[in-house]
Amino acid sequence: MATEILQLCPLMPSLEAALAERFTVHRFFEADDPEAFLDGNAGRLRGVVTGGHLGLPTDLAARLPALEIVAINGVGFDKVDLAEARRRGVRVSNTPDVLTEDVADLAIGLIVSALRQIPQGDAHVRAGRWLEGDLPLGSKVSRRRYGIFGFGRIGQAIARRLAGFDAEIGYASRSPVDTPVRAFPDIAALAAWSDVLVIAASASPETRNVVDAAVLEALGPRGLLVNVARGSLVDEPALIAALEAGRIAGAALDVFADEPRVPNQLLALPGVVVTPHMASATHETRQAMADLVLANLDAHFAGREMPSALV
Ligand code: 8YV
Repeated sequence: MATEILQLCPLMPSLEAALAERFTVHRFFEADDPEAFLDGNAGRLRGVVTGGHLGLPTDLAARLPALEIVAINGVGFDKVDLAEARRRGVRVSNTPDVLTEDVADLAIGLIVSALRQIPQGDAHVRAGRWLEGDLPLGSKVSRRRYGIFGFGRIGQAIARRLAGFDAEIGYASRSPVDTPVRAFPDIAALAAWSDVLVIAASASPETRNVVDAAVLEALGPRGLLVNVARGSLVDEPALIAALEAGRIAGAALDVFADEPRVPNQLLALPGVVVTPHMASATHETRQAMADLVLANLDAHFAGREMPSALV
């Protein structure tokens, strides 16, 4: 009998095909009656495959007595309770490193898009408004001050790319980092120094709403906020209020507090650029993530060490 696993969200077709070759896969997100499905099947489910944005809800985890492994198709593990997994002896894996370049690349894309008004320029031409005149001027990207909050793999990859813009770079991080880059004691001090504040830290109870009204005030009326981490790091109502009042100039966001729902007030603001949580969404990277998800599952069920185990 094939091992049975639970799939919590759609995955790229090649990963779904590879999973189907190895396991009996239950597509939980398509279940007509999730409760009835769990009543009939939960006791046989030994694995969960999920996205970083979704994780494993604690009430669902509690319904899976045979659970051995949670394989996250993503680097973020903020939505999986690792302490509880440890307590239960459930293994957890994620997909670090393979998506670092793409997330850093999208951060740069968001920065350039927002400062140089690329989406607005595209809309201007398409709407036939160029015939009536030019767009208002944008802001420079090169030789500005960029503050990066969270200086792990992704934050450092963003810094390397920004060096090509002859930028001044600073960072703040919860754990010390061995780097010649200028360190700031906290995010408020970093924001006060920065023209652009880039959020690249992992989500945790400590970083929840760390970008609050005071940090936005410190960033200032010419400042841009960029978020490629998680929506939970930004106090979204405070961000909307700051943008509406002109206390910051703009925001470029790939992640949101209640995604895929994005507040209309945010969308109505001219200085805002949004993307749909797509920082790792390239063919190459999603394939590399898929390969790592499979490698972790294969290793676990073969009794070998997993290549990227969190627990
Ligand atoms: C993905 C992510 O959107 O890596 C993460 O933590 O949030 C993203 O890469 C998601 O996990 C895809 O399933």
